[in-house]
Amino acid sequence: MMRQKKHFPIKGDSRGSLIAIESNKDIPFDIKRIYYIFNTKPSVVRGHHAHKTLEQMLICVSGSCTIVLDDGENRNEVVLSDPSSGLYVGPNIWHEMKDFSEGAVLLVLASDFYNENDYIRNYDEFMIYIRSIHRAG
Ligand code: T46
Repeated sequence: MMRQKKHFPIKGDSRGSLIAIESNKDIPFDIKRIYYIFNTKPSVVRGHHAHKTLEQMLICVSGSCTIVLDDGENRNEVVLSDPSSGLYVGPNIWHEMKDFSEGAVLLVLASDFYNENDYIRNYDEFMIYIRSIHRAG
C-alpha cells in the first residue's frame, strides 16, 4: 500500500511555530497548485476518487480528519491531526476524506493543475483501471 506519512520540521521560537515546505526538498514533486478544504461537516465524506497521475501532499493544518486509502487490494485509514504531519497520496490510490473536526482545514499541495480528466470517480472503473495497470506492468 502506497502510504507515506511525512514529518515537517517546526521552526519554532517564542512567538509561535512556522513550517516551510519547498518543492522537491520537503516533498517529492514540484508544487503547481494548492487548495484547501474547510467548512466540511463531520458527517460528510469527500473524495471518492483516484488520480491517474497526480501526486499530492495532504496536511491538516488545523483540526483533524481521516483519510481512507485504497490501492485496490488493501484499505487503510490515516488520521491527520497535526500541522507538522503530511500524507503523500500518489497516483492510482482511491481516497476518501472523512471525520472532519469542527474548524478543520485540510491543505493540499498538488503536482499539477486541476484536470478533471485525471480523476477516476467511479470505484468499479477504478478497479478495472488498476487491474489493467497490473496486467501491463
Ligand atoms: C483530491 C482531494 C484530496 C476545482 O475547480 N479546482 C481544483 O483545484 C479542485 C481541487 C477542485 N475544483 C472543483 C471541482 C469540483 O467542482 O471544486 C469542486 C469540488 O471538488 P471535488 O469534489 O473533487 O472535491 P473533493 O474534496 O472530493 O476532492 C479534492 C480534490 O478534488 C481531489 O483532487 O485528491 O480533494
